[in-house]
Amino acid sequence: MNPAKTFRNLLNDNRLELILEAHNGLSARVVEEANYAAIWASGLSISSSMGLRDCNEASWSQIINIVELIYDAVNIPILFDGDSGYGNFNNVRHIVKRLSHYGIAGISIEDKLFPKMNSFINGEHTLTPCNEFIGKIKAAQDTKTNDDFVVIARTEALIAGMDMDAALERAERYHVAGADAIFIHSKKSDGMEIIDFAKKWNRRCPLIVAPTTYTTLALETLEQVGVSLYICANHLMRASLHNMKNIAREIKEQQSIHYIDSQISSLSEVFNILDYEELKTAEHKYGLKL
Ligand code: SPV
Ligand code: MG
Repeated sequence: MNPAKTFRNLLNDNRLELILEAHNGLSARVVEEANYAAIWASGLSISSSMGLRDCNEASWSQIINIVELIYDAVNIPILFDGDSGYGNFNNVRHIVKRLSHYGIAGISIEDKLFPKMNSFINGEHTLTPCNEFIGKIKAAQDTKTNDDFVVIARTEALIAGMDMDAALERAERYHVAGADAIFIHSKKSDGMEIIDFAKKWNRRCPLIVAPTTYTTLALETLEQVGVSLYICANHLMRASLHNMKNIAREIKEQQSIHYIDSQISSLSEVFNILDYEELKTAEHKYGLKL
């Protein structure tokens, strides 16, 4: 089955699926090895790992270059974080063309202005006019070259401080315009506005959340109100930052690599996850010495 079809089925099967971000080929292998059904190609995590801020400092083609490496590294579907589309409907068309050619399962676009700012940075988050965003959804749907490629409309209405009715109205208009799913984002720590939104949305189409701030809300609770996809959006990037900082500090303090050796992956783990064994088999098949 093509990855987009697998992902479309996963979104529409009335069960909640938890997926995890990847930000390079290695983290993508980690996600696949841990048996996740799909990967979130996170704008925040990819740009952070490039040493850039999540406000479109990286160009879309730089991000897609990384996503192509992720795609080549795994066999599970990849959902691309398309931010606000890197411009207008025309930029969205170029991006979707490349993504769907490449076999990416779908794109999420959000209704913020370009350049966007990460939703958890305090300050103003200005939304793009509704009609303009609807044009981006339609452009994405008309451009995709694989019918199963999903176009997800993410509303940042609650992030921007708008009320529930405004968020629901935007979601409804995006759904009518042809979005395959709605991604509702919140920066509150209890998740209650997400529950409220989901109940009022009433399963009109699949709902997606990235519960970065409301970590205690149970998956069952979200599933009961109709959430289909639970995206752990930045956790491997944050795990590696945390561990890299600790290890860098310890090596400097100890002036030795001896003490940290047991705290980091062995070289065999590196070789295993990148399947060096496969190379030996291929060597037998193709690398015959004359
Ligand atoms: C991302 O992972 O880049 C997201 C989700 O857009 S969040 O950063 O939680 O807004
Ligand atoms: Mg993002």
